[in-house]
Amino acid sequence: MSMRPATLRRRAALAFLVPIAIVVACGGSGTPEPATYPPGAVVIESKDRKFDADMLLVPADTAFPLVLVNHDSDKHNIAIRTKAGFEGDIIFRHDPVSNMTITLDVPPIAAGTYHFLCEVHPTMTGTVLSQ
Ligand SMILES: [Cu+2]
Repeated sequence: MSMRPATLRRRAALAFLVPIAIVVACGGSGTPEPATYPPGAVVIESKDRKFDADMLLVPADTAFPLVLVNHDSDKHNIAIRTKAGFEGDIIFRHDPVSNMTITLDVPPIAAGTYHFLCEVHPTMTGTVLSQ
């Protein structure tokens, strides 16, 4: 007779704890960023088929690491061109990636204004200011 209430209490306690454990486990998700980026890195993130920046400020005539943090299972890439959309010359591009952080080595870009887009989702666009 005395064991039965104790068992019930234990179950009730577990039922109460499980949702808390789930909340704690989910608290840090959505930010799969590495602890550090390479020096001089230009970082852009993609989530829900949107970039988190519409302008990239890059150093003129200097190679730099471009870090793409793609939170989506959708594939994204970054193509830098002399004109908007698929127009003009390709300055830089890489193959699309999904759900990962990738560091890309971008060769020196002459000073000027350029355009970037995701070739998979051409509405994901922005400006590159090389100065
Ligand atoms: Cu995309």
